[in-house]
Amino acid sequence: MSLKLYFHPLASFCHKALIALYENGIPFEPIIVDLRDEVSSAAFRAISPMAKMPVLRDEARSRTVAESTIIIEFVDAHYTGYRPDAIRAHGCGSCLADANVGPLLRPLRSGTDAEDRD
Ligand SMILES: N[C@@H](CCC(=O)N[C@@H](CS)C(=O)NCC(=O)O)C(=O)O
Repeated sequence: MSLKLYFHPLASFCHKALIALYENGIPFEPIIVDLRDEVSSAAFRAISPMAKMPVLRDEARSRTVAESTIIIEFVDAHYTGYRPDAIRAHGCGSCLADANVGPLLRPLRSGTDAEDRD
């Protein structure tokens, strides 16, 4: 499989990339990263030294893409057809999601160390 997505299921930035992949029916290999696990964390840092999720690895293009918004644009450009007119017309929809959806998810993550991190 060409695409591998490194993510954590409770990480809201990862949801953006997952939505883009699932909504477009794009096959990918899901790789769950646990930064508290030494082996998982080391394997992820070897792919992406910044260790921020999500990260998309495209083996066919030998590209590693970080940043959820860039991942969505990369997927759109290479796997769903490039539509610069739509991006210009609607602006950066996923940036709006960062600002509006992220805070709504915060109560779901209470009790975790996410509040300290964010
Ligand atoms: N601007 C980045 C933010 C990525 C980000 O902060 N991801 C969080 C999970 S939602 C993360 O990797 N946190 C781990 C850490 O900071 O150590 C994006 O849009 O992908």
